[in-house]
Amino acid sequence: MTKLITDNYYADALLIRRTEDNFLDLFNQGKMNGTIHTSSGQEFSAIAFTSPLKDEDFIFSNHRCHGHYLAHTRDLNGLVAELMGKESGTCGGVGSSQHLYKKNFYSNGVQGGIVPVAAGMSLAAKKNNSKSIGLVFIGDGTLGEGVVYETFNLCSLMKIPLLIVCENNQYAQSTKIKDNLSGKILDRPKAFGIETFHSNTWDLKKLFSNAKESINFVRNSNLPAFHLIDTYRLNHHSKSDDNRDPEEVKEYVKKDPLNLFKAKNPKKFNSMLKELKLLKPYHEHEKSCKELEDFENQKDLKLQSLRDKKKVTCNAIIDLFNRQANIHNWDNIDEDEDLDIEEVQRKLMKVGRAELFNEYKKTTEDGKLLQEIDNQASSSKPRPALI
Ligand SMILES: Cc1ncc(C[n+]2csc(CCOP(=O)(O)OP(=O)(O)O)c2C)c(N)n1
Ligand SMILES: [Mg+2]
Repeated sequence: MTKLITDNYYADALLIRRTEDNFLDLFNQGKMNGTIHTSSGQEFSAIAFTSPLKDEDFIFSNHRCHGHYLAHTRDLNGLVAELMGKESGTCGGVGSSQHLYKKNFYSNGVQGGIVPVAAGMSLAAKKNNSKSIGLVFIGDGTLGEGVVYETFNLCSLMKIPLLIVCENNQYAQSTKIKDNLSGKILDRPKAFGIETFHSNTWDLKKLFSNAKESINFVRNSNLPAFHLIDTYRLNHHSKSDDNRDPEEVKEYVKKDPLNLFKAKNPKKFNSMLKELKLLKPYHEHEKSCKELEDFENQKDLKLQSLRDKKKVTCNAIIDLFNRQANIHNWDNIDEDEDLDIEEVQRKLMKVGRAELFNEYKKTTEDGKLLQEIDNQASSSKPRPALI
């Protein structure tokens, strides 16, 4: 029998957690563009649901989407660059933390807003006889959005193959679930006749097998399902907003599966940690920024020296032609103006001054090349962090 929870899953969870830690550090250094909501503590939910998906399936996520994105796309560079507001980010640096897109992954920060969109896409896939299913992650607090129930209704009525995964971390920002949610969560989808599943992020074996089960249910039945995941976020809601009892947080830190794995396999954990090259994309961006800055500084000097050279050559050409008194309309030769190069060549060759022509040609071409490099550099320039 194959091992259900492999070390790779722990390595993936570690990648997500360390990435989130780095994001908090970068945020504190003022290097992030916009806000962030970290998924530390909830990583295994992201891994359990993304690993059984097929290429043609699609995922919608919410404001707390980094873990879902990394688990599904493995695009660390695109994520880091996106959150730092760089053009090389997965959305060109304009979507930032909450609005990620890559291939069949979409996230949006409007609570609940993604649920009907995901249902619409799943319905479209079904109508097109595509084999793909949709999966949408929501939080427990999002069960307060009316649009979620309109979508339950339509999903059930129209038999839409969408898996709604509700990550119940017991808080909606600063409001505890007992203060904002009546009854039992699973009774809500059940009331619409939707199949339900229930797991948590501490019993990993059950989580991974149940995730497969609910995904297979949606795929094989072509019907919707609702999967409730009990979990806990180990960081603040966002960056520094945590009003929870520190003792409560400590309890969940203790039972966190990644921390337990670390305690049980310290050597393995450390070698996994060494394998992570988390800040590489960040350093690459910093380096390319520096290279561009150097280029920009040198470029102005180089352009000026080319202009000076070209001026000298142009003056020599004017002098020559004036002396020969046969080219009056070149009196006002301008070093910035492009002359008809063939005409210059013809006339200079005629008077036996090929070297002047070569000089003229070289300064013109060098200038154009430099300008081109400059244009390319500015279009691929990493966007500096906006805050
Ligand atoms: C329509 C809407 N209202 C309010 C917010 C602000 N907001 C962002 S996250 C959040 C709490 C979400 O709680 P939950 O769904 O439990 O997700 P969690 O943050 O716990 O992962 C709120 C109120 C929002 N993004 N969208
Ligand atoms: Mg919540």
